Amino acid sequence: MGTVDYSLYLVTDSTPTILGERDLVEVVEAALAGGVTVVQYRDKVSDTAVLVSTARKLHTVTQKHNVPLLINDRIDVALAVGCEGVHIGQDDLDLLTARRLLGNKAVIGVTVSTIEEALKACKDGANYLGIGTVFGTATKTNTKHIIGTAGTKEILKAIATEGRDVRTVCIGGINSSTVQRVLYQASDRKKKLDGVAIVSAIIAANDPKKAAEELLHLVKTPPSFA
Ligand code: TZP
Ligand code: MG
Repeated sequence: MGTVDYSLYLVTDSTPTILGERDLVEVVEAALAGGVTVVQYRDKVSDTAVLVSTARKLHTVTQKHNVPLLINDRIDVALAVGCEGVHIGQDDLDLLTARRLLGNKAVIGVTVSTIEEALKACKDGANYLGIGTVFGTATKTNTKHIIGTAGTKEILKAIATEGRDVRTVCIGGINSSTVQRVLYQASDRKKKLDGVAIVSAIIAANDPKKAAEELLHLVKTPPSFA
């Protein structure tokens, strides 16, 4: 698939409070038409058969847009579907094992909220880090750490100091009102964020295509206060 563009990273949520009565694949297709650059299928409730069949449908649409599909937590589902990779948290199967199972071409991302977690993930060969939680969010209430833009910046600084080559996105409470400030305040002089990961500001939007277009524009435009 070549180099991954992390600018606007969509994380899915199929719970009725966020997705409503809509069809997840249709919402993701609209978001792709609006310009999202990575899709992570995150579903903590469906059984394995539903996960595999939904992931297959999502992969068909992401492939049309030449965008990588990553599966949250479930290496087995990623293997079954043959998609581009996975996103794992600190309590999931460890990165080295995931790499052994998926191979060197797979994209593997890890959630980190401390400098130690970030440096370990880099050492173990993560392709990218999902840094957060930046701001508290109703989408994920069991977050271990709310680290703010200051905590995000500390992590980026530590990665730069160690000279690690890893891509980075941050996650948690990011929407069109916060995105430019997050990118500006969190980025370290030597290590900038590569993008933002977003759930509700796209999935719960009335018009997911328009929401993605607007967010991508904001990510790509230097803010007036910079
Ligand atoms: N991990 C940390 S916060 C979060 C995840 C999956 C949810 C972010 O959701 P939203 O709606 O973009 O704030
Ligand atoms: Mg997980």
